[in-house]
Amino acid sequence: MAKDILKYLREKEYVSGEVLAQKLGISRVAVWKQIQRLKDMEYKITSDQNMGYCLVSRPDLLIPQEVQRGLSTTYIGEKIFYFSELESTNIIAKEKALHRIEAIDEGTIIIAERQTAGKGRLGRKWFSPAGGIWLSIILYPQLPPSYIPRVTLMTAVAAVKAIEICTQIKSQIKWPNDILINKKKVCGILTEMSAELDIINWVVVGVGINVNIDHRDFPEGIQENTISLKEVSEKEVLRVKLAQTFLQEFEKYYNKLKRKEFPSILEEWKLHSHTLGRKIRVDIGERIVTGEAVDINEEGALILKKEDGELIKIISGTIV
Ligand code: BT5
Repeated sequence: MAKDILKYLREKEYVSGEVLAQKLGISRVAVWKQIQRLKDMEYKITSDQNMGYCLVSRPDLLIPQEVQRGLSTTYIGEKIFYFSELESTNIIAKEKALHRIEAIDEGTIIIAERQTAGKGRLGRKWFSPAGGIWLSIILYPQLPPSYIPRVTLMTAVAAVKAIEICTQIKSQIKWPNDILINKKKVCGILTEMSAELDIINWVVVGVGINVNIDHRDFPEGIQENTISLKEVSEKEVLRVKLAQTFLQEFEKYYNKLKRKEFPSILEEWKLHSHTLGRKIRVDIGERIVTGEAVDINEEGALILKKEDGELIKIISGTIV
């Protein structure tokens, strides 16, 4: 109901309680109660005894009605599950994808203001206080499991683009899943999936962007290597706008991926690469390999040229 009232409230213009009551088929007292609910959700609404209610400003909260307002995607974000706090959006997304609870459609997203147990790769922790964008997208791509690294790479391109569109800040991608500004991490991507031998059952793409987080609030152990968009732009960044732009870019690139147009996405990835051409050390689980990052191949794998000239292909790993 509060959402319906928003449809009829006007910015910089009063609408009477009576008109709202009529439009919604409820009493004026019920209208007043819903207005109080909106105020609790940080909508600024002024009221005037004679003129009624006027919407002064909307909150920069990632609530579905705000994220979906003006969102130009066709299916990414069509359904949004919103939490002010939860453990991890990836955990909830996986549960939903796994059990197909509530007939979850492709493009459904889980979004939270804060995570109490945000996850990185390989059991690492992801610090997720209020002020960031923490979201997971549920996908059912009809693609072979070997496409998963490509999903992570295309998500990184979408994130870089969205950040640039909304803030004019240029960022770089460190293979495979880090977005950096001034060599510090501003965004991370966690792609999880369930697959059979040759078919993907579901994919959950988790994305965390440090938006309006003060540097001093990052925990000590990671402070040196982290950065937020607010720090760089020296002002608060509108999270709703950034989340919408990211979802739009994501849908665009995901559609390209489904049309098997990964080479063109890879071209864009390379334009923003922080990795190619550098001498790096990569932790591949059982050992660390050293060499020059010479290419990303058509599967999204890193091609490393070892000191002896041998080329090796790394599908998953962490640059250390
Ligand atoms: C990642 O892992 O970068 C994946 C992060 C994905 C987070 C999103 S938020 C929404 C969704 N729900 C989740 O629970 N997760 C996803 P990895 O490459 O393993 O990097 C993890 C490392 O990044 C940590 O060990 C820290 O060193 C560092 N780190 C932790 N929190 C950070 C933050 N907020 N900003 C930058 N670096 C951080």
